[in-house]
Amino acid sequence: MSKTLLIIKPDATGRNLIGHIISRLEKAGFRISAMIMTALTEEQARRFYAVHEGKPFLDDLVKFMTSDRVVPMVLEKENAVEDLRTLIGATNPANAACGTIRQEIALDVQCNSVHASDSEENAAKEIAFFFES
Ligand code: 3AN
Repeated sequence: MSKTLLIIKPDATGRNLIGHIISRLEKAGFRISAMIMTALTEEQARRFYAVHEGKPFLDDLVKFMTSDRVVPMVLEKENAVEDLRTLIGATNPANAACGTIRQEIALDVQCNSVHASDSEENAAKEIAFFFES
């Protein structure tokens, strides 16, 4: 079993899609081993997205991620990181494969409904960010 982190983003919590996303995750074989609902502060959002420091979209991304509640959760499954990235689809929903969560519900490249860790190393860091502080 490996672990990864998923965040249900403000565009999805605001459209009452929390249950829908959880149902898709469970149907795909992921087990939820921890979950919270929280509102990120600007400081937390900037720290979480520190890797995007200097990118033109960072300020808007921080505004978006602090605009409503988010639901971070730890998911467990064999090959969890890669399988979850496949299930959520490409960052820009216009490029997301058919049947992926982002293709189904994301609004655009920023309001793309879910975040998922992109490597084992980042999964460990991101899980610690929300669940081991
Ligand atoms: P992913 O979420 O697929 O790992 P990242 O890590 O490149 O994608 O980007 C993190 C978040 O930053 C995205 N989920 C999206 O909300 C936002 N983002 C990425 N690229 C852009 C862009 N070109 N314009 C606006 N927002 C972006």
